[in-house]
Amino acid sequence: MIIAETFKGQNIAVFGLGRTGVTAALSLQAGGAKVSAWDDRQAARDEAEAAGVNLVDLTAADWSGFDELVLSPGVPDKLPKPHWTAERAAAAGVSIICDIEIFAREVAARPEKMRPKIVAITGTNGKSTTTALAGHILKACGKDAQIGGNIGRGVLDLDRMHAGTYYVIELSSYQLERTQSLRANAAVFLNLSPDHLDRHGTLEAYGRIKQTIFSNQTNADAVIVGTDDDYGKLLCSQLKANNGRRIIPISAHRSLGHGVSVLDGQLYANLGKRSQKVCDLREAKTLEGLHNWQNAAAAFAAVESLGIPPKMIGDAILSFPGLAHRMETIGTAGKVRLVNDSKATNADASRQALASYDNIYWIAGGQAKAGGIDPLMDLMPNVTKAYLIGEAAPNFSKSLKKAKVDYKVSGHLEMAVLCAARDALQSRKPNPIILLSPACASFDQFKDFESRGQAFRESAQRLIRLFEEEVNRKKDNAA
Ligand code: UMA
Repeated sequence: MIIAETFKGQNIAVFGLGRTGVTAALSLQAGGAKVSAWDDRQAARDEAEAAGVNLVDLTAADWSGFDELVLSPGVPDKLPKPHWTAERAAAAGVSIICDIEIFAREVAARPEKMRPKIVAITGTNGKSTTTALAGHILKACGKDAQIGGNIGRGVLDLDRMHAGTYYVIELSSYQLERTQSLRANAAVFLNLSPDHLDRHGTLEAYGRIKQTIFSNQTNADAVIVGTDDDYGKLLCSQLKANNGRRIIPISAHRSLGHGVSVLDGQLYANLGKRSQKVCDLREAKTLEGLHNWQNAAAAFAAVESLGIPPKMIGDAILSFPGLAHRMETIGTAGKVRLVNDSKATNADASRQALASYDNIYWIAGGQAKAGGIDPLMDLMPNVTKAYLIGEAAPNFSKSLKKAKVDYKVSGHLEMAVLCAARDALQSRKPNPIILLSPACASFDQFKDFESRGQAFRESAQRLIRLFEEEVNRKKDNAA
């Protein structure tokens, strides 16, 4: 755990006792701050207390005594409706921060030479893969890489910093809007499409928050921008207009005079005087699809900007084991491949998997985002049949009916896997894929996208086992 020493002697309110809040409270307490922590749920308070967190009923507290409020990222302070803690904080003039800001202040408090290196990654889609990949490359190159933030471990839960640590941090808009002091040595902005608009109001506001990933950077730091979407293209030109920044555009669609690009799977770096081929991404089985090639370009640019040799990076990319719940192949039952893309919680994220395969038996649904699956209708030629689950099923049915796509309302994930397997095993076309890529949040039926992915994994593995038993039984009978 990283100990928050810069808050020593301060009076800090911590609200939300999930992954972020508990670690933040323990880190602040260990560093000598006076912590008053609370959560709306009794069970969360009990668990936090058992972990050693100092509980204080914030509904009855005197807020004028607090120096700051550490508010968990999932708790809204403005839209759709400010949480009561945000209202109390505003009334008492208490500023709101999050665990990333605590981390940033700890880094900034160290002498420059003693600071760890920070790679920060944001964007609507692809940030987990890019974060995991950049962390993997650094580890493969012998560095002490710590991976966390919005993915896996909360940032303060990572190991204590030293001058040789590389923190690779995925940042959500929820975290960035409560972070003011972070200086990333390499900051990546992958792309932007509508998401979390209930929290941010408009795409413009959401984009502005994401752009703060570049705040506090100096001219020595790398500004890495995905230019495969209109927002990124414009952002890149605007940043270039600010002379002196070290901007590295990336693309998986076209070659770049300066930047990192992927053409027909070949990763090229055009960063100095000459263009250099880094590796053939078609050999990276866990990085299928154009979107993953863009993620690889981003991870390359970030790590290279920190002085790691391109050849070592290229070799490390090819050994990336992949990310769970992101186009993750669980296995095959005969000719049918089962792919877990539970992390696709919006249409744009599902677009990537739907564009990467054909003959897809598509499991979709859950808690829909604005626009549902309508933006995906151009990819329906790749879908043989859809299986709908969760709250979104009635609306998604309408979209599929209109697009003349065969579908079935399965209700639950397990039923969807069974129905999809029955149909896919009878497919006359080659390489059928059963793809869970919900284009929805999971909260109507699961705790989070990870539990949904795990449920799919278990169903898929059961199916594979049954299929193999059946094959063996037939072999035995024939012998
Ligand atoms: N709570 C209340 N009252 C409320 C709302 C919440 O008391 O009105 C309490 C809950 O009872 C719970 C706690 O707040 O105890 C939950 O806080 P949280 O939702 O911020 O969740 P954490 O466990 O702290 O997890 C957060 C991120 N969650 C969100 O942003 C919603 C995790 O990202 C992140 O991994 C973790 O911090 C560590 O940094 C998850 C996520 O879904 C993966 N992120 C979104 C996304 O990727 O789209 C942004």
